[in-house]
Amino acid sequence: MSDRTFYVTTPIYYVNARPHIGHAYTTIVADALARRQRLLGDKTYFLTGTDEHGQKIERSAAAAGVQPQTFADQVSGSFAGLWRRMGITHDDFIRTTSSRHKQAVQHLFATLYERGFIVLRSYTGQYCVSDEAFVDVAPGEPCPECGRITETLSEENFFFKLSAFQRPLLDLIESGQLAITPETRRNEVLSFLQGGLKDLSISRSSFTWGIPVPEPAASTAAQKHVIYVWMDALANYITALGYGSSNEDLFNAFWPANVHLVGKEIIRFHCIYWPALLLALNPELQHKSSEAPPALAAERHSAWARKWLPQAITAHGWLLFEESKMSKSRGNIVRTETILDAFGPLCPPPEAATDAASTQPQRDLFASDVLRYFLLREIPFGQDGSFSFDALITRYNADLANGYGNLVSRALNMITQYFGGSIPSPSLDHDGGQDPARRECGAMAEAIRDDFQAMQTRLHPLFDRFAFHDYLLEVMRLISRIDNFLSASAPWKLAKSSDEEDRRDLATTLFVSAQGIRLATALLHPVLPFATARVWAQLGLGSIEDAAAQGRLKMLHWAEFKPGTQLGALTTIFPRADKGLAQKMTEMESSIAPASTPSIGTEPAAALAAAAAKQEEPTANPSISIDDFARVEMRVARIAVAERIPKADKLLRLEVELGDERRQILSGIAEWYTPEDLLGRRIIVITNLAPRKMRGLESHGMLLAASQDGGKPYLATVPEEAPLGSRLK
Ligand code: ME8
Repeated sequence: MSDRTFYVTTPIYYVNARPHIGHAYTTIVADALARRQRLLGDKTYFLTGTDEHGQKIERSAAAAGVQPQTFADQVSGSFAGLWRRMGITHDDFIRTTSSRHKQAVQHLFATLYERGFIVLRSYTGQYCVSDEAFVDVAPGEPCPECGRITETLSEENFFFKLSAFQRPLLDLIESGQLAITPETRRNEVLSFLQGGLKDLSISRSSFTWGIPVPEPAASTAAQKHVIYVWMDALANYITALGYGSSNEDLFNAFWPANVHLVGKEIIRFHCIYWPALLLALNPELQHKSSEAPPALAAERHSAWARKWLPQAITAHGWLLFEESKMSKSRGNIVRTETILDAFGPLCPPPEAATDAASTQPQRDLFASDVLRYFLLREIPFGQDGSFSFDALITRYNADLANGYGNLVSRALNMITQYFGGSIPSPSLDHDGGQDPARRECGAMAEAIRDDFQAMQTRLHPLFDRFAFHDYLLEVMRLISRIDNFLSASAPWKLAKSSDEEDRRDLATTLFVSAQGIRLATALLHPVLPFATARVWAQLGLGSIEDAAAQGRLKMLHWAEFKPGTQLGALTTIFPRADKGLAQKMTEMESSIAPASTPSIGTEPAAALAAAAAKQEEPTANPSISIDDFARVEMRVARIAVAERIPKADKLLRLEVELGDERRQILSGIAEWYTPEDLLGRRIIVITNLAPRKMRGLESHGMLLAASQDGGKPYLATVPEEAPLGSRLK
């Protein structure tokens, strides 16, 4: 094992409702990263957990009629139980209601208070309970992030002097010392910072479900305060390592984190609040409330930041279901358990099993592989991606059942049939004689061998850059290449011949195919831990976990695979899935009562708008009332995708982002705008028009544009700072 360490975290998930595949997505990415770093030999620490305090949880518990702690125990248990079923390899699961966390958060608060970075002030503002954040809008206006109704809160609060960290944060992000990826998110954070930072309210006194503000700060306030849930939650990344406790060994070994993985909606908390809190811990800074913000040379911040700030914050996009962000409050979620329960029974029993069926844990791990592969292969990391049961089955059948699984079974069955299950000895580097087909197959075999190591060198950086989608595409290309080679060489024909050269080619073909399978299997291991363990054993190579732990998967060498290796027992790896499984999963989801996904009291704006849209049609009247106008929902959107539609000269297919939703709109503006003209534009969309189909594609909304007598439509636009999804009134 090397001396390098690798610390990866997921967000800690709220316990206001049970997990869905959006949570599984981040956890799967972190697990794949952790598994890969371990196989590269790095000392790896992988943290996940649950975020259990705050008003949202308090209200959800009240709605369920139980105490917040009982509620949190139940839902936290369902996250932990799911990760167990899926074979997630986290090293720790932190709960913010644990005493180790509470004590350490109080220690953090007390330290910042003592340094003068936390002060008591009174404050009135609009609060979004769903996002657990004060937002900068007028009373009665919706939250710019999620569109929900905000509440006016008037409280005496403790404030964190966030404004003092604007410059240091800009410097650290601009210099790349604090890396934020992808680039779009980095730009978003930079533009937020450039707009200036206000001090952050970091306590609440209107409810009690949180960590109490510790002494001596507590007794300076008229009321009892609890620590703001985001400060409480963000601190998990260090409290789990023992920060502020009597044993800081893990903290010393693993902090700062190599990467905090997050969904794109929480970057502000992770890229601004969290690093600012950590910068404020620097003992060289002392900030008394009456004084100007501390001036510290950039290099002094930078030296502290190297030891205290996470190296990178990486945001992924959203899983969309039925065109909008999958979320508990919208109720459009897919539970991971549905996929485990539906795909699990497909798991073939291991050959050696005495009972006919695979055990439940094996079924779960098998199905978990299916979901892992789908999410990492289907969604270019960083972008939003649609989830559907049909797409899951199609991808499974194409890449795993017909691709990888089929290749393994073809090649290994032939080795069993023609060589008694012993890896044959190849004869490469001969000229292949006069026969062009033979020459070509020989050349293919040599190319696979010659590319063996270079391919690994090419693929590894893709994983390092979170380009799982491209990485898996490359592995699937390798699989097709081996498959084509096998088909071109036609071993089944060679096997019928008694000609010496044919026997030699047969052995070479099957050896090279087994080598290719070995390589694909090692490369797929972090993504498909269960299936690759089976294939590795079938190749006669023993335990893939042992190979990974001993650093033998880091870089495979051609010569390591010895002819004469005896294959293990063979079974199907990925049986084909019937299309009917999609219907089954849909039914499984709809049989779950919505009550099992409690949401908080505020109504999403979209639901209110839909209710308004149900009112009766107005009678013909040249002037309309304000209520009529209010029925038209116009929102700010950004064009994220623009493309031509084959054989439709006038239409463009657009995907527009509306805050927490993305939708497809077909627009007849292709005569005047190229897709490149439109990308990134901030426009206005009518969002509550009934969807309609054109050229077999659904269009959900309309762009607002001005035109005269059928001339060029000029798109109505809004300034860059208008929040996406905000409504025009
Ligand atoms: O925000 N698509 O918790 P949370 C992709 N407790 N990822 C999704 C997703 C979707 N549709 N839905 C959820 C919180 N996620 C805070 C975090 S951290 C100190 C505190 C994933 O339960 C994604 O990682 O709302 C997102 O950031 C996270 O779950 C939000 O989980």
